[in-house]
Amino acid sequence: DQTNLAYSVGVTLDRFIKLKQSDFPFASGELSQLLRDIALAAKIVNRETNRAGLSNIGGAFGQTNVQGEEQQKLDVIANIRFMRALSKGGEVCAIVSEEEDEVIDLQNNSGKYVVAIDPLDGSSNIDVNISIGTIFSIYRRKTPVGSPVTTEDVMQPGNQQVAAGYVLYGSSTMLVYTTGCGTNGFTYEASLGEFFLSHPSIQAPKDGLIYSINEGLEYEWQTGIKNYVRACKERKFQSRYIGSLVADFHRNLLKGGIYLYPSTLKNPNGKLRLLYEANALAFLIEQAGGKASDGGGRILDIQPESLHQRTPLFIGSSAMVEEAEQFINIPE
Ligand code: AHM
Ligand code: MG
Repeated sequence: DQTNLAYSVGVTLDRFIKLKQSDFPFASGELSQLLRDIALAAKIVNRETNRAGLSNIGGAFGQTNVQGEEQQKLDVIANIRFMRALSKGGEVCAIVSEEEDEVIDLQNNSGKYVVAIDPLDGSSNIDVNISIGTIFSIYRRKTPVGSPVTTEDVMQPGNQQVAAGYVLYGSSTMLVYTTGCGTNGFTYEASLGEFFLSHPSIQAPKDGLIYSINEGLEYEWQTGIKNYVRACKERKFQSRYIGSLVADFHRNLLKGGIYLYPSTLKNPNGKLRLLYEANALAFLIEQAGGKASDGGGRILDIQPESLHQRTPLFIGSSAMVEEAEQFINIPE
């Protein structure tokens, strides 16, 4: 099959996107271009991420700008980079970003796509050289091309995504994406400046032995979550929690496991955002054979009501997510 062929000959992301173009529901080439725009911005953010530790010695490093302005925080830089890539490309009409309160209407009515993005997730890990990520969702607009963007275009449930992915800035930098025909992973080769297909057709293990949750919040959990985590411990599962959603998700995707961010006293709807955190990962995990739930049902079927809406998230190996749902739904 094409994917295996691509793998065996060392295929770049660009080539793979081209090979797969016929898989897209609307094979116009614009979605391909949009994915390439995102990949380019990811390379730039990767470069900034690698240099992050040097930013405070900007003078010695020769990086202070002429006005002597302070170096911007990495999440702000990432936002600027992705916004620029998405607005210059011409395929996008509107953007939802974690870094922006309102929808960014690009005033480009000929753009077919709406993008929701968390440009740099894992903010608490940015300053301490621990893996962080970018998460993105792509939707086709609902209103006709040429007309102004409406809320209907922006507030689509996750099951309407035409593509989604993440970039993991880790010990290696990876880009993992789906267009609804499987989940494929690419590793960045910095000296060549290219992403290469390294993880074709990723299959999440049906079951796993890893659970990832912020256990410091245990006293804020509902009984079902406490019982589920206790059941994990009784079976001596491994507890692994980085605190960067992309990194925790990625590990569990490859090794088998579950990531949980339940409702807490402080955040009754959990902490994570539906539009630009949960939906993309839910699409990716389902395309890899896993599951994503808010405890009551499928993440992808939630109709969003507000831009920055939060949702509890239980995501990973299908058997583990199903078991967690059972614990959650036992009446207290
Ligand atoms: P952020 O968007 O402010 O970076 O928050 C999202 C992050 C996720 O990457 C991570 O899984 C989670 O917050 C960790 O939260 P906590 O510190 O409450 O465990
Ligand atoms: Mg975030």
